[in-house]
Amino acid sequence: MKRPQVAVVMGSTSDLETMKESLEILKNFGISFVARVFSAHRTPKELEAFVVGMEQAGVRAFIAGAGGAAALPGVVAAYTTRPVLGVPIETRALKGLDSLLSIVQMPAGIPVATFAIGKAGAKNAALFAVALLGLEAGAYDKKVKAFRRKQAAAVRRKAKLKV
Ligand code: RP5
Repeated sequence: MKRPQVAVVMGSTSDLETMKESLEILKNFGISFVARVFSAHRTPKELEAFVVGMEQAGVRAFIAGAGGAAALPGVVAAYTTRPVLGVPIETRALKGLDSLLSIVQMPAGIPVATFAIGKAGAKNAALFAVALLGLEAGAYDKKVKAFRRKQAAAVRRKAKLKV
């Protein structure tokens, strides 16, 4: 297997429906990744081993999705100095506002970049990871620019605008 560039971790298999959006983007951009389910509360020891192992394996960024009392992204960030991109999962009880506030309110010194609630956040976290990789390899930056051009063209087509 190619060395993973990004590690994706989620707190439960129930998060996969949302986190699939991240995996799809990474796949489309040709990024090698590992995706796993570990819970900050239910399987903390395995989570620590995974994060430490992934950093040693050379991953450039972590994407972490969790819902409710969403400690996962913060705990990932506690075990690595690589950038951690947090995705708040939409919850039934509080629509993901609980997840968002849990992930965004990190104590000073341990940062987690927090994205939008749900699928938009999962997509954008992956696009952000590609942009980070683009700082090291121009090929990824070109791919992001091409993606933006295509997206703009689709929006114009939809709105039937002539620019
Ligand atoms: C969190 O609790 C997970 O990230 C998930 O979003 C939420 C509910 O998990 P399950 O009860 O569906 O396993 O830790």
